[in-house]
Formats: sequence, C-alpha cells, structure tokens
Amino acid sequence: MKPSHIEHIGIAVNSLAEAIPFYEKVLGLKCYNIEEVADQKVKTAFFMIGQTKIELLESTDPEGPVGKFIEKKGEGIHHIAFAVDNLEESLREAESQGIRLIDAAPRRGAEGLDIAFLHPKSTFGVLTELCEGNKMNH
Ligand code: CMX
Repeated sequence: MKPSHIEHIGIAVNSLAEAIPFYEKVLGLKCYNIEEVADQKVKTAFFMIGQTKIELLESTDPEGPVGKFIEKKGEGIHHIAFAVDNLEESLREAESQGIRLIDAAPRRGAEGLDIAFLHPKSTFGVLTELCEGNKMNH
C-alpha cells in the first residue's frame, strides 16, 4: 500500500488541558484544533510537526477505546496513523495478507479524514490506523 507519510501519532492523555501546555510551552508547537469525536468517545487536540500531526486523545467515557486503554496501560502512545492514497484498496490488501481489521470499511474520523484501524494483535502490538483525505497545512 506504500503509505506516503505518518499522518499522525495518537497519544492518550488524562486531560487535554493538562497535556497541551507541554506541547505548546516546552516543545513550542501550536494547538490548531480541538475537536470532539462523539462516536469514538474522545476529545482531540492537534499539533502539526512537518507533515505529521500529534493527536492528543482525552476520553469522554471510561468505556470508550481511550478510556479503556488508559485504565489498563496509563497515558502514552495509543496509535500510529499512516496516510494512504486508496484506503479501501489498502484495507483489502491488508486483509488478504491475513491482517485482522477492526474496521472492515472506511469511516469518518477527526478532521474529515476517512480512517480505518487494524487490530494491534496482528500488527505487533501497535494499534495501526490507515487514513486518506485532506492534506491540511498548519
Ligand atoms: N495499542 C496496543 N494494544 C492495545 C491497544 C492499543 N491502543 N488497545 C488495546 N490493546 C490491547 C489490549 O491491551 C489487549 O491486549 P491483551 O489481550 O494482551 O491484554 C488487546 O489489545 C485486545 O484488547 P481487548 O480488551 O480485546 O479489546 P479492547 O476492548 O481493549 O479494544 C481495540 C481494543 C484496539 C480493538 C479498540 O480500542 C478499538 O477498536 N480501537 C479502534 C478505535 C480507537 O482506538 N479509537 C480512538 C481514537 C479515535 C481517533 O483517533 O479519533
């Protein structure tokens, strides 16, 4: 599928308000967007660094994916997202290579991207996201 770049790295945090100052004041990045993704039960904050974004994820529900992750593992890297040109075809390719899909078909994620997740148990412990869509410049 040849991803063009790492679109974003998702980092689970207890609190956006507490984590954002590290990225802004210590690293000197700018938070350009805060967005709630209701169906994923998260609030997200985005920073751009080169072609890649950092996506901070605060859970809005302990039973959501990030709530469960933090409960079990604590704060930390939650997923890595690769930008691909044809998401549907990339999913079929991964499936035919024996990768377990969390999303059998693309769905809409934060920032208007089409996204789909591959299960960490078939990707060596890293929750892997494939995404296709707008190339935003911030
Ligand atoms: N990275 C690595 N491993 C993870 C993981 C993660 N982010 N989340 C869970 N796991 C591990 C669990 O620790 C567990 O391992 P063990 O069996 O060794 O204990 C295993 O995966 C399966 O866990 P599970 O209890 O069966 O499944 P969960 O209910 O915890 O769900 C997952 C895990 C990945 C299927 C679920 O979180 C999911 O569907 N994620 C995709 C959606 C998502 O993460 N959305 C949030 C971000 C949205 C956004 O970016 O906008």
